[in-house]
Amino acid sequence: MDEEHLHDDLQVFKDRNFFRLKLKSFVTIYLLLALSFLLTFTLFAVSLSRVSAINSKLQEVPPGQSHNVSSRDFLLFPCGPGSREWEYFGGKCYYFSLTRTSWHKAKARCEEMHSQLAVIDSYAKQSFVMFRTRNERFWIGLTDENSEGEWEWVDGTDYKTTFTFWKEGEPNNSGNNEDCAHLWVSGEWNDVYCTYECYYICEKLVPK
Ligand SMILES: *[C@@H]1O[C@H](CO)[C@@H](O)[C@H](O)[C@H]1NC(C)=O
Ligand SMILES: *[C@@H]1O[C@H](CO)[C@@H](O)[C@H](O)[C@H]1NC(C)=O
Ligand SMILES: [Ca+2]
Ligand SMILES: [Ca+2]
Repeated sequence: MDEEHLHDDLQVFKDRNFFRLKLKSFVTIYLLLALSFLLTFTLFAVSLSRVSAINSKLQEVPPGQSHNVSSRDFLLFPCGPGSREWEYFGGKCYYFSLTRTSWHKAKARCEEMHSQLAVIDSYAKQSFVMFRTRNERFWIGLTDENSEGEWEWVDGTDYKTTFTFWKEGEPNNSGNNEDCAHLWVSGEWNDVYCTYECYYICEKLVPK
């Protein structure tokens, strides 16, 4: 009888011990879980603060400057990604006008765009503009209005020692009134009166 009691007591004791051990391992698991939650939360908070810091930095940049010009843009558009109407050739940029005007107004318009009427000083340049103008008439930066027959380039390039591409029989100073030069049929040069209205070619150095 007594022995049986003792056995029962031992059993209860064993069960209790088992329960305690189980509880201990549960606590450990809970602690580990809590720790990993804490870690995850901390990482999340840190990354969130980083993102918001970057975001506020981006917003600090004024809208105009956030469009930063990369060197790739300049490879695609040597004359500047912001001025795609300018065409690159041989270290310079050329603008072929879409409207017609007199020689003096054309000269002024080029100057407004920080450029000058084109100075055609080589056959390479002549070929380039000729291909682009396709028989249309375009003013170039050449005039003899200061002194009849003494042609001058707008940038001071010496006319007498430089390339020319006049059409045969030109310049003829027709009617004693032809003092401005333009590309004529097949790209050859002709002198015409300066108030004649035609397209024009501006030229400038590649922007730095
Ligand atoms: C654009 O990026 C270059 C580096 O690629 C940097 O030197 C320049 O300051 C930036 N300009 C602006 C306006 O952010
Ligand atoms: C002189 O040049 C003009 C164009 O500017 C042309 O129309 C005219 O036929 C030329 N005259 C002669 C005689 O070649
Ligand atoms: Ca003349
Ligand atoms: Ca002529």
